[in-house]
Amino acid sequence: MKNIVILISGRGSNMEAVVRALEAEGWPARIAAVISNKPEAKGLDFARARGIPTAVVANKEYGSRAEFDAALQETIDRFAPDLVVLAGFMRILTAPFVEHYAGRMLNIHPSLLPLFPGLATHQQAIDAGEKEHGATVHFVTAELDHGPVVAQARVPVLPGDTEETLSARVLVEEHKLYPYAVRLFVEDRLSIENGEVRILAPAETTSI
Ligand code: NHR
Ligand code: GAR
Repeated sequence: MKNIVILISGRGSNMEAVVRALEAEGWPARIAAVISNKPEAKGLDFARARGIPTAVVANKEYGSRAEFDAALQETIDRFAPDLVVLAGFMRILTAPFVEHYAGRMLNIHPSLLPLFPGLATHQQAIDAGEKEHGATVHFVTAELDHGPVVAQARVPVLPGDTEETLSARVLVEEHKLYPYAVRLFVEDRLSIENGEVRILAPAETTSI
């Protein structure tokens, strides 16, 4: 049974998709906690309603990124996570924090990395005249949005798309992609070799 800690900052719809898939598909995992850096994050309500432990580590109460990350790490580690899942978590994390969770922290980023790291990805894709856009699940490394890629989902960019219409199209795919990727981790099917992710075949089921 793997312990998963999910970090959010807002709506938490990707967190919700992971929780629902875990429950519906009976993964050998539990959501040990949902933690937000924003006390008002909507996603906390969903977690509380499901009886999932929640915590808030409010970044604005800390004087530096190092102090915030230290407090966040202490809170996360109380739940003994095998995996930390960033789901719309909006604070850049310091190198020591990232190193502590090396190989066991995933992020979903709303672009086809390496295109458009950072913020405002949908508008950037529109402005660049991209025909395709999407989302990427990657292991988190110190360099923002540069970690080894686990999986990507693609959508078309359509004429007349706005940030709103395009982000909504991408989000539908995120809600399938993230549960798929987290499940691979839970089933020990991800390995990182020379900075690249390998997806391993499912374990054989033995029959009698
Ligand atoms: N930290 C590291 N070291 N590496 C990554 O790959 C990270 C990370 C922290 C968050 C998620 C992310 C994304 O998917 C993520 C990946 C926030 C910002 C940002 O600029 C950028 C990327 C991501 C999340 N945040 C501002 C900051 O100053 C605050 C913005 C706000 O509060 O709205 O931290 O792209
Ligand atoms: C998602 O689209 C996620 O990919 C993106 O924010 C949204 C969060 O939605 N993440 C980032 O932009 C990270 N910089 P959610 O809170 O409903 O999951």
